[in-house]
Amino acid sequence: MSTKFRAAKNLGNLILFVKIRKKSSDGLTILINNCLEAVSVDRVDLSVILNFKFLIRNSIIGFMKITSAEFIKSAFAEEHWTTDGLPEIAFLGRSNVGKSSLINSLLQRKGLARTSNTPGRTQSINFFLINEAFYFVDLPGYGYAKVSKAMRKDWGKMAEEYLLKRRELRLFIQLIDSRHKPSELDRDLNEWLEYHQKNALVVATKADKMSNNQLKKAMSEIVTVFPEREIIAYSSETGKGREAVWREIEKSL
Ligand SMILES: Nc1nc2c(ncn2[C@@H]2O[C@H](COP(=O)(O)OP(=O)(O)OP(=O)(O)O)[C@@H](O)[C@H]2O)c(=O)[nH]1
Ligand SMILES: [Mg+2]
Repeated sequence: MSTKFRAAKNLGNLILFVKIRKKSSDGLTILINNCLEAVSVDRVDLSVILNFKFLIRNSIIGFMKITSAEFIKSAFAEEHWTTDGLPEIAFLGRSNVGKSSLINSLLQRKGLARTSNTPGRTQSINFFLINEAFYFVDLPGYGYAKVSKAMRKDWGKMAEEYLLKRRELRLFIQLIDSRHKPSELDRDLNEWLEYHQKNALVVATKADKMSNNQLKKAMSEIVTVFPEREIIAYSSETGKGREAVWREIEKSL
């Protein structure tokens, strides 16, 4: 049995897979995308996917090949922002919600963005260059009560200025904790994004901390709060949701 054959069987999608192989190269791409979407890609043998070089070239759903990811700089003011005009994806949400962890998990690089149990770890706007083609931008969390009022005001100003002015921003990923109903600050941010007509996605983090049933219930509550938004449940521990988030990122670039 060939490796491709075995992978198709694992996918539980043998017929579709065999059909795919008979198609011309354009049709091939589309059908394989459909196939991978229809099943849990977690079970796909990556080495099989790597055989399909054209798929990698096209950055197939969930498998954008990360060739490089590096921390570039921390910005505290506009003059520190990057100037090369590359597209940016921003990660927003309250302190400790899991922004830096999400960045590391998407890139599968432990410790690239610094994480911490203590809220308020990220205090500047941090730029990470991916594949020398676009940036992930890690923002400080809001709603961290222990910082001084002056600092909170500065944060608001710094983040809002960046979010408002930055033309390079293609997608705003708003993180909320899947275990709690979105807070007033979460709703404010979402309204702000809607008001300014920003392309935004909601990611519900720490999904591994709940049972499947609890998560389902929590997600349906979140949907009622943000009915207009695409919402993805995520776990930086298990990688749940990784493909779906990449799909949205790729669409926006
Ligand atoms: N179990 C679990 N823990 C998570 C997940 N995401 C983040 N955490 C934990 O939550 C804590 C905060 O994560 P960070 O990624 O530092 O959060 P942040 O939003 O960047 O926080 P600030 O930089 O303070 O704004 C850390 O202890 C992480 O290990 C997740 O999906 N599952
Ligand atoms: Mg952080």
